[in-house]
This record gives sequence, C-alpha cells and structure tokens, in this order.
Amino acid sequence: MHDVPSLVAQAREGRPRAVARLISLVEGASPQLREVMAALAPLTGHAYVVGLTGSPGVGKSTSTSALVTAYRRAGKRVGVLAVDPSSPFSGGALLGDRIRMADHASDPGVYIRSMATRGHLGGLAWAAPQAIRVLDAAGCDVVLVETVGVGQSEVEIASQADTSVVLLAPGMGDGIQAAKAGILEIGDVYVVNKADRDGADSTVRELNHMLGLGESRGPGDWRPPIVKTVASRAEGVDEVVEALEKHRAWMEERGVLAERRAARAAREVETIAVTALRERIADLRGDQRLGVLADRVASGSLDPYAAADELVSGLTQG
Ligand SMILES: Nc1nc2c(ncn2[C@@H]2O[C@H](COP(=O)(O)OP(=O)(O)OP(=O)(O)O)[C@@H](O)[C@H]2O)c(=O)[nH]1
Ligand SMILES: [Mg+2]
Repeated sequence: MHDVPSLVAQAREGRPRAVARLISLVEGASPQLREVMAALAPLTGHAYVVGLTGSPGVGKSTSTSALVTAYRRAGKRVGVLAVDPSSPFSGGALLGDRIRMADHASDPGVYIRSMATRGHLGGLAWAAPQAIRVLDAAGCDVVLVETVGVGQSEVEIASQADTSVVLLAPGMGDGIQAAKAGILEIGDVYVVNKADRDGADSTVRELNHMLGLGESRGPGDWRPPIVKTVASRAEGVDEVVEALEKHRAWMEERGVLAERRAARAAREVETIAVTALRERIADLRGDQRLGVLADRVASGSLDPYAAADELVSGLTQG
C-alpha cells in the first residue's frame, strides 16, 4: 500500500517518481485509486489538454516532441501521455516514441508517460482521463495526449481533450481516410505535416474543401485552421502553438471550455459507473439470485424483462 497523501504532496511538488507512481496506480486499477482521485480533485482544472490524432506514421510523436520544445521555451510545464488502446502492454509499439522523446528525458519540466489501455475494464475511456488528472494535479500547464492507432479510439481521445489536433500528411490518401473516420468532425486544428513532401498543398486544398462543405458557421463560430508543418525540422510548430492558443482563447471567451470540461466530466462519471455496474453483473454469474430468477423464467412463472428489472434493482441497492 502506498502512502497516498505523501505521494500526492510529492507529485504536487513536481517529483517525477511520485507522478509516475500515481499513473501506475491508475494503470493497475489500484484499489487505492479512489483515495488518489479524492486527493487530486481539488488540485485539478489548471492544465490545458491537447489531443493529437492521425494515421500511423503521420508524425504525431515528432510533432508532440516539437510542441514540447516550443512550450518549454515559453516556460510551461508539459505532460505527455502516449496512449495505445490496441495493446495490453506499455512498451513495444511505444518504444520508438520513447526514443523520439529522449531529448526531453532529462528535463524536469516535462513528464512523459506511455500507457496501454486494452487490458482495462472500460479501456481508454476510463484510464486516460485519470492519468490526465494526475498530470494536471502535478502542475502541468499543458498536457499533450497522443493516441497510437486508428479508429474509434481517436474519436474517444478527442472527446477528452480541450483542443483536438488532427494530423494528416500528403500522399497517404489521408483526406479520404479522414472523412471515413469521421475525423473531420473532431478537429479544432488541422496540421498537414511532412510539408517537405510533394502534395502538401493539394492536401491542404482538399482538406479546406472538405471542411468547408456542409458548414453553416456563424460569424463567431470557430473555423478550424489548417497549419502546414515539417515536424522533423520543427517548421510551422510555432504556428501550431499559436493556433492552439487562439482556440483556447476562443473557447474561454465563449464559455466553450467550461462546457467541454463539464461534458467530459459527465462521460467520465458515466464510464466509471457503467464499469462498476458491469463488474457487479459479472459477479452475478455465480450468484444465486440469478439462478432463482432463471428458474422462474424457464418455468414460465416470470418473464425475462421482469426478471432483469429485479436483478438490476438488486444491483443498484448494493
Ligand atoms: N519527411 C518528413 N518526415 C517526417 C516528418 N515528421 C515526421 N517524420 C518522420 O515520419 C516517421 C513517423 O513519425 P512519428 O512521429 O513516429 O509518427 P507517429 O504519427 O507518431 O507514428 P505512430 O505513433 O506509429 O502512429 C518518422 O520516421 C519521422 O522521422 C516531416 O515533417 N517530414
Ligand atoms: Mg507515435
């Protein structure tokens, strides 16, 4: 068992080992998690959470690393969370990221953490927000969340960020992929990376076209900017930071930031509640209440809906 108050105090002072240990408690779904989260709650709400999504190899990690450099130059404390929803292990696929992040490894103003979430009940939706809370409470001004892998998880992680950055690269058929993945609805800022390659301008045009279609934006609405970058040479990265800051200011002005955070909190609570219920339902397999109800349903003295209702009300009464 960990001494939670002391861990939290150390994390708050910015001690990396305490931060790492707290995130491990999240990853391991520790029974002490409740205590940890209760202690962290009053310390959260400061960090600006930026999600980075995009197809494999588009340059998310390289961009993340360049953004870390830019934010560090501005004196900000930065947390980086690389989330891999497809793998039950930390490591492996994330090894390359660690190497790319090596520049920042000795910087005490940067926390970098990889997280595999497949093994979790409730998966990414449940674990990542808790890890973000840890980084927030540890005093990070900015938390960058990179999702490895494609598909639903990207949309999921986008819903956990204050601002979502969608990366594309020329010549990857990304425009079409993006449309398919529903990514065009989640981007607050679009980045066309690998602008040193042919076709960047046409990717920008294509994207512009797609973003403009079917849009009925009002004068005060946010229009997602498209920024060209060469992340491997840190070109365009300051423009990305500028776009992020503009989006953040726009959200604050309009009350959107508070709205998004409340929506995020609602989903967080919902996920935790559903996970708890699912655990209880799993416990029921060997429970005699289910057996008794099943016998009645089998013999025709009770219908299955009434039996399920009875079971559910039993669950929520503890
Ligand atoms: N030419 C060029 N290559 C780049 C640029 N940015 C990144 N790369 C290279 O593209 C490759 C993939 O970059 P990553 O940053 O690992 O991409 P990623 O999106 O994090 O990849 P996954 O995490 O595997 O999905 C690496 O070899 C980078 O060096 C760029 O602007 N131009
Ligand atoms: Mg990566």
